[in-house]
Amino acid sequence: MKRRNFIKSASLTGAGIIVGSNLTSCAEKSAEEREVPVSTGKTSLPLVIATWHVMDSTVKAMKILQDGGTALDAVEQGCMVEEANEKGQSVGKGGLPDRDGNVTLDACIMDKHGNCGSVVYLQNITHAVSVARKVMEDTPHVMLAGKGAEQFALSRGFQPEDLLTEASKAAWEKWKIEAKYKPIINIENHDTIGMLAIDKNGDISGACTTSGLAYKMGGRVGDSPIIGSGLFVDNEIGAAVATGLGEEVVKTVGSFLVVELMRQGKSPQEACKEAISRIVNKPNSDYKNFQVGYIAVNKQGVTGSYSIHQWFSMTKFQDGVNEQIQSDYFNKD
Ligand code: SD4
Repeated sequence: MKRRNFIKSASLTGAGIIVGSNLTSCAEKSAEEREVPVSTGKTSLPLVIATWHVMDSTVKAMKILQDGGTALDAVEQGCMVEEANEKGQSVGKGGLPDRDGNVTLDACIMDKHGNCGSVVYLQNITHAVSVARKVMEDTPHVMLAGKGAEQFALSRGFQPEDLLTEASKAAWEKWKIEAKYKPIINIENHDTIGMLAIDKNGDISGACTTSGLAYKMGGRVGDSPIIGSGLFVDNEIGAAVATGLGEEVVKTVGSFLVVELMRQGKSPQEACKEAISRIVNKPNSDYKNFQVGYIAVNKQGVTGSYSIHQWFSMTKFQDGVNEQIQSDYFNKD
């Protein structure tokens, strides 16, 4: 089914979750133009991969890696590029708000030692991923939420900012006219950034940052800050990160599952595919009305990605080539 037809049929079913708002230029291209490999056997290091079309973020991360920086610095700073980009309406500043007009951010980060930090329902701070890193490095905890996370960020010198831009406010006001209890679905259109990197030493780190589902219920938290769901890194095996309808990722502990499948011998591509099949093969799965996508890398530097529906892509920077790679997908109806 073509993208526009799908949107129409999804809206006819009354389904609805918006995950992100900006159609990438890729989404406007024909399927023929978008025929690109889903995975390569290349294994040269360093490398960085990220969900969706985020070339500027991978450039930033690769610069750090090429200068001898760590994978941890690379994923943090790569994600920060998208957090600061006000045009990306599901990450950081400019993220679409919840139903009450509040922009609330979820983010996490994980290093080569298996250390991790996370923030949920963070308000008024653009760089949620950096706050997550501070939680990991400066506290005995893994996760801080809401006011506590914000106060912690302020205590570490982060500057408070109004994250609701004019464009996102206008979109929210338009949404309020109908204000469906369930947010609106747009399955191929996400911007959450999840990033995985391997540095010159072969060490892996990952990060994930999002403003979550647009027009979600106040207090809603998705998969992105949940270690094992939105992100998992095992420096012996590899790493995975998720995007899409977080509730479905949480129910299957998706990123941990992908890494465990790689541990059992599956390639990153096979592991992502299997994790998607756990979602779509559930009895009564409503998968036609939502999107989930995974990207993964193994310790050897082989990458893979897979999603439920068409239009998911991965940005990959390796061997001097920064490219958008279209993901293979389950629903070919
Ligand atoms: C969430 N997984 O909050 C995130 C949304 C997302 O692209 O991935 N958007 O459920």
